[in-house]
Amino acid sequence: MNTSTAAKGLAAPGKIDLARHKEMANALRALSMDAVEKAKSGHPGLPMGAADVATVLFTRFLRFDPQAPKWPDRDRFVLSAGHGSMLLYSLLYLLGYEDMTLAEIENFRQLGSRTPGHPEYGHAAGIETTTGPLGQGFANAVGMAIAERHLNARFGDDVVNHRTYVLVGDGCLMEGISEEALTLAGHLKLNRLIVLFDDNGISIDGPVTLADSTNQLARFAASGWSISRIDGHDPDAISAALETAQASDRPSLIACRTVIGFGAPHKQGTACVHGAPLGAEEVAAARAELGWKYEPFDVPTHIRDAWRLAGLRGCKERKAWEARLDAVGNGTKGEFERAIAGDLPHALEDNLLDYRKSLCENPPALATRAASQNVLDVINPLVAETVGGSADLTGSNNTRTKDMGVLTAEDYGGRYIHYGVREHAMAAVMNGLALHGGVIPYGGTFLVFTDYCRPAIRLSALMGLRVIYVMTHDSIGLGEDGPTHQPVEHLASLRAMPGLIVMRPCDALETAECWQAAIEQRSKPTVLALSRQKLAPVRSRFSKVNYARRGAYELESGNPDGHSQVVIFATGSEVQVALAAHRTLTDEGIATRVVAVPSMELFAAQPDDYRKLVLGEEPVRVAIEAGVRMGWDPFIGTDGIFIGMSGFGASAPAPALFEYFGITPEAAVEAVTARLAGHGEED
Ligand SMILES: Cc1ncc(C[n+]2csc(CCOP(=O)(O)OP(=O)(O)O)c2C)c(N)n1
Ligand SMILES: [Mg+2]
Repeated sequence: MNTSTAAKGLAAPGKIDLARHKEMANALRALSMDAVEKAKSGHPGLPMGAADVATVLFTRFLRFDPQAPKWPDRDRFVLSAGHGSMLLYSLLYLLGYEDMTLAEIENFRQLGSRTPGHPEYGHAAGIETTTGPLGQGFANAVGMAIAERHLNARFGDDVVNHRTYVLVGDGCLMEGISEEALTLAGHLKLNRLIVLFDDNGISIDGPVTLADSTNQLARFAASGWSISRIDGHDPDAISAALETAQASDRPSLIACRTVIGFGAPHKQGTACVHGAPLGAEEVAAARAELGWKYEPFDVPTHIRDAWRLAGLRGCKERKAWEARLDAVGNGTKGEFERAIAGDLPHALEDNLLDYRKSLCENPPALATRAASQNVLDVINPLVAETVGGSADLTGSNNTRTKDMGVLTAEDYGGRYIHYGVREHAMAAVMNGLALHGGVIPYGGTFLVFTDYCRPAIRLSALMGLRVIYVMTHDSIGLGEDGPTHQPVEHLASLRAMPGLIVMRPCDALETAECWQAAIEQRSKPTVLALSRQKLAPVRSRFSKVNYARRGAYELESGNPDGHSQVVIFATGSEVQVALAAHRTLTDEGIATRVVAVPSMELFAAQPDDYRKLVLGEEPVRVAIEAGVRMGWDPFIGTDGIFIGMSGFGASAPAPALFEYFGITPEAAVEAVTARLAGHGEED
């Protein structure tokens, strides 16, 4: 365990001034209930209940500097119970974060404010992650804590040495993802992770006992956590528990017994304060109960000053850290700053270009999952920031490269995480890794199990994080494992998600292009859909242009003298089907173009004239993809020919399945010739 002064830093010793504490906590309560009242919606219960815990944490333990909110070595605070957003907004305002003005507090939940209903990453400094879907923030915090230990191993105590605190509610702990997150954290002995459980025994439907009787302390203890239970309204107890937790060699859970809506005399302790304004009468009663004599949004100077003072605690620490960073030497400092900025090493572009050239010289027939591993063999030795992993499918996802040590409790310097069978937490942990900064996470499972990751993928997209999902076994082409394992609707459903880039390469060369596009995409997540089965090389002519980055491009140009009759769009393994159909049609004198579509999203972002050119005006329009049709009409029109799936797959060797479901060149040719004949008749 590390006990450097930097880590101890701000655990303020000495007795707590209880009167002062009460005023400061009540400021959080008053701002929160008044903002909810003004917005006529929101959640006063959590901020009022957890105000004492938050006050002790932020005034005595958390290390941060409102003047430098992005200070890389700050402690992270995650409000996993995102409905309690007013707690966080009140804290940021009182501590002096520039983004969080009183006007923003008064504008709670309004369009364009920095204070939306749930905290959103990027809306205001000090908000470390977007929370709201319960349990996600907890798993993000596990990712942040992993990133911290990993970067500590890489850069040393002087540069990276901080803690991650997360406030969870009953809801976060009932969610399945909490189990995945806590067991992983316990296994990795993340002792710089401290979970404050707002243990109020209430959720929306009423007492938690309606639906749950888990002994949460025993549950965490069983997975290797330090545990304690305290009165969450006793500042000394909160402080003592935090001090103990800071010294633990394991992650810590502090169950803080609180009263939801503390201070609202007729409603506290009941579900009705969870998510509705208290109402004018109860707000007045709460003012009397708390001894809060001030008008709405008025925090008297002496209380505001006390908070601002707490906000200044970290400045000296931050400056000391800057001095330490200056002292580590230019090489390390430069590498650290580059990693935190998320910049890729300059050599990567040239190396990937050389690699793509070598693929053209000697085009391999490879499953794109194997091709992906080969690209990673180029990327990983150059980009020390990549942290790979898989949810127990390393050998199938081909995600681990030779140079990657395993990240373990004994060696946080490893760059490969065995996430175990925890897809959901893997995705949310990757969000936490990306949010922390200094690392670039990628992780794998089967494409069909993106369903198990989906809530976290959605947050990657909403936050605009560079997280790369390596999703293999991308169609019925996986064969014998059958319909439970064969994605059918997944490409369509992932493409439906705003902000997510979905890429499905057709061969090794395109896989390299897709990886390059994904890793250079700084503010968007990417799903790489990769084949289990071997794919013949499609392209062998070298070009500096990364065609996959255009999203769609022509592979076969059809009639050189004029209009073609047919255009076929295809992705991934079905590009070969399209090319074979093209050969037959061409032999039959039917001018046909073929367009590879590695990414619909990237194509949609191209200039209009490029898109028009690629889409063309052929009367007969075909798409081939071993998934459902949804999403293809913009390419082929509602009357286009779609060769793909319309139901679930089946268990059989892959070639038999493509035959059975009619995803073959013959089927495509037959459909095209029938359509052409039909056209003829109509004419
Ligand atoms: C995944 C998910 N499911 C449901 C909800 C809706 N929801 C918001 S808060 C909440 C109850 C949370 O209870 P608890 O964490 O105990 O919060 P408290 O009532 O104590 O503030 C629910 C069901 C949600 N935000 N996320
Ligand atoms: Mg609760």
